Amino acid sequence: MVKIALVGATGLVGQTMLHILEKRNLPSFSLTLFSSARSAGKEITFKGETYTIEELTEERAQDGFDYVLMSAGGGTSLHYAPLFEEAGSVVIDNSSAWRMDDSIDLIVPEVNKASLRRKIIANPNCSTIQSVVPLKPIQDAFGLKRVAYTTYQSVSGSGVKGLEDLEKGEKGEAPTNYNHPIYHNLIPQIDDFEEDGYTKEEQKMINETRKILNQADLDVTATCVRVPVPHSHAVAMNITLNSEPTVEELKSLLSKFPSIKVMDDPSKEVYPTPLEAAQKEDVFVGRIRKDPSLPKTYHLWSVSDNIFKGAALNAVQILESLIAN
Ligand code: 2RA
Repeated sequence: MVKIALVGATGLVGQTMLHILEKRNLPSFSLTLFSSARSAGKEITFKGETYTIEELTEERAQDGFDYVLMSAGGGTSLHYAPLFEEAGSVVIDNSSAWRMDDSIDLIVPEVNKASLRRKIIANPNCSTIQSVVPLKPIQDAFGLKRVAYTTYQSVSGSGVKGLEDLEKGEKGEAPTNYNHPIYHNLIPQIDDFEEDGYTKEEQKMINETRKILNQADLDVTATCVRVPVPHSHAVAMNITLNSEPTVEELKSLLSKFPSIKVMDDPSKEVYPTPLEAAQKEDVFVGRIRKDPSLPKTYHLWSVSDNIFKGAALNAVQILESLIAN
């Protein structure tokens, strides 16, 4: 029987991983749940059985799990992922700690395959995942030259604290997670600023897009914005290709790609919204149209649940693809 450990079992992503593991048809597995000392001892029901959450220790990391799903932040991951790896486990890590390490695979199963040079696999940033899924078939069919992202990212991207700040705003209370109110507002900053004026979230989108699509010369730029929406991120993409397909060709190509649902009928005001995408597995794409201001350039609008495909589901799909192979 496959031995699976989940580190970060009480967090928003960890809880969603459990929900997804319960629903999908993985071969039979044993499950061990880890968290920080603070949550250790709590009980969780999974598939009708009660599991007690344990504190993760260096000793327990040596216990020879086959697969470890980690969603416990960069610090925990930097310390424990190599210990699991040494003990022969394959780690699928949701933090940003390993993503840009050249020896580490950064994987979206529909888009690229793990080489397993190292037994640590990085799960990409949420807004990047839902962007590269539609970009991949377009890159393969028509060649990509430039991508300009503007994101509209929900507060659940900041975890429970982001959701709490939105609720506090509704009650007229001051925020404690964000430095500005998010209720009735937009915040054009996600994560800290770098010296060049970009935020770390914007840099993640730029660097991770190039790595996942394996195209170092792709021109990418991004502006990332936090919006007062609980679940699902939206990304407006302006993309320049190497050739000039019709909009119908693009729609037909995208609708055939795994995990994409095209919702695009301006005559009936059909396009994806965060509310409709919440708790769904797909990446929804709409507003596909030509940008007449530049040759070979198009607009696309991608919406997906950032905790599902943007985090927990993508990690479980990586696990499924490893087990299947
Ligand atoms: C956010 N991308 O939305 C982050 C979560 N990983 O804040």
